[in-house]
Amino acid sequence: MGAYCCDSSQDTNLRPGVDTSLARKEADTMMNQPIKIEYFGGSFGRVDPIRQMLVHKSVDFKFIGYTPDSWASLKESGNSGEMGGLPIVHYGGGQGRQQTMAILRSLGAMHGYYNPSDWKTCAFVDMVAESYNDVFNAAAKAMLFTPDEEKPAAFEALRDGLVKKFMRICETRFEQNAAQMFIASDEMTIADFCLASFVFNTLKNELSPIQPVLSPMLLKFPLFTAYTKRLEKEVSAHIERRPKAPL
Ligand SMILES: N[C@@H](CCC(=O)N[C@@H](CS)C(=O)NCC(=O)O)C(=O)O
Repeated sequence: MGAYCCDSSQDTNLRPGVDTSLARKEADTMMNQPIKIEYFGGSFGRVDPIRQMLVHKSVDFKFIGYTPDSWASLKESGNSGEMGGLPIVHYGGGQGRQQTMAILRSLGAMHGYYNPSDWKTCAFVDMVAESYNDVFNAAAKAMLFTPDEEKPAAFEALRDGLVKKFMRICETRFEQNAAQMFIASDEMTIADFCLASFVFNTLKNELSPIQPVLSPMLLKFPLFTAYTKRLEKEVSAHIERRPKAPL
C-alpha cells in the first residue's frame, strides 16, 4: 500500500475508471498551446518572474502591453478578467488566469521549476516567492504611490525592514548550504526567478529610483551577492536583450 501511495503508475489500480494516460495526454496537449501574457508595456513589473522563467525554458509566448489608458478602456468594457488586475495569462486553453503567484506556480510545475509533490522544498520555495511578492508590493507602493517628499523615508524603511529580512533569509540559506548553486537546490526554481526580478530590476537596476538606497545591502550579505553572479549567468541573455526600464 505504501508503494501505491507514491507510485503514480499504480493509479489506475487504485481508482478504477480513471484513465491516467488520457489525463497525461491532455496535460501534454495543454502544455503545447501558445501562451499569451497581458501586462503593462514598458515595465518589468509584477509579471517579470513569469517572463524570466518562460524565457529561461525557451518557451514562446506572445506579450500584449497595455498603456494605463488602454487598460482603463478594457476595464470599462468589462474585459479585465475575474480579478480585474494585470497580469492576465492565457495558457492551457480556456480563460485567462490571474493572480501572479498562482500562475508562477502552475507554469513552474508545467516546466519543471516547481514540484508540488515535494512539500519540504515547496515550503522554502514558497516562503522566498511570497516574501519577494511582499517586497515587490511594498516597493511599488513606495515608488509609485508615495508623495515625493515622503519617498526617501519610505525607501529607507523598506530597506531596513522587509528587504533586510528577505535578504537575511537568503543569506542564512547559503550559510547552511555552502555548496548550493541556487536558492533552494542546485536547480533553478520559481524562487530563483523571483530573486532574479528582485536583483536585476531593483538592486542592480541603475534606472530604478530605489536602487541607490537598496544596493548597499549587497555588501552586508556576501553569500547572497555571490549567488547573484550565478543567477546572472542563467538570465543574462534575456536581461541584456530586453529594453531597460525603471521598475
Ligand atoms: N494580486 C494580484 C494583483 C494584481 C495587480 O494589482 N496588478 C496591478 C499591476 S502590478 C494592476 O493591474 N493595476 C491596475 C488595476 O488594478 O486596474 C496579482 O498578484 O496578480
